[in-house]
Amino acid sequence: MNLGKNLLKLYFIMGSPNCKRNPRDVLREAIDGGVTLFQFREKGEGSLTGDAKRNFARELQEICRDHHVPFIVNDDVDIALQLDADGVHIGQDDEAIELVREKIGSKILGVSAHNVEEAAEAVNKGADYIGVGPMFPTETKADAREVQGPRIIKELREAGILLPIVGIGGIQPSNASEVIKAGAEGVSVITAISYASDPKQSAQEFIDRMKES
Ligand code: TZP
Ligand code: ICP
Ligand code: MG
Repeated sequence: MNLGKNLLKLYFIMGSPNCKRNPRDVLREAIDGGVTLFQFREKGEGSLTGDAKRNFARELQEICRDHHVPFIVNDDVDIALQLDADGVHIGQDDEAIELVREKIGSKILGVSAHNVEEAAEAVNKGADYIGVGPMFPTETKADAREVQGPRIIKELREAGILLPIVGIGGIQPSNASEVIKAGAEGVSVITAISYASDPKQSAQEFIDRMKES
């Protein structure tokens, strides 16, 4: 799958534990502000499972569909297939990349990578983009690795990795352009949008600030 030029620009990730308000409202407002891609990531304390997870995913997918924002599922390939999602994002500890590619066919496949070796493997095994982080300190992922900074993206580019890249981890409107300047196509963001008192305004701010880079 060839990703559209600006699809990764503002990649919003969210699950119910990331919201202090109704997640459906948060998602609608974020999309109104300019989110270009959405990932359903139902993880951590109090996260939904089973039918509740699937039904919740379906509701968020419908909101995305109404607004023409592609819908990606984190980790859970089964739900992605059951819902006919637009894609899947997997980490290094999830199912093997080639197996997931086989299961999802031409859907979008994103892979988390932390160094040149993992990024090259993702390229060779058919990923459509890579998520690289953490860019900055974050409290959202309990088992996040050591902060790498936007420099790692520059290193991946210098090593010849040409696949689209999104930075992730601690990204705010104020530091998003550093990630773009390092060579990423976009930023992935959880709490800077999901916890914002005004998610629409936060998303707009991201878009505005990234125009400068
Ligand atoms: N992977 C690396 S950092 C992170 C994930 C899922 C969390 C990003 O959340 P936030 O709130 O944007 O720092
Ligand atoms: N990157 C992206 C885009 N999503 C994730 N869930 C992740 C890294 C860990
Ligand atoms: Mg994972």
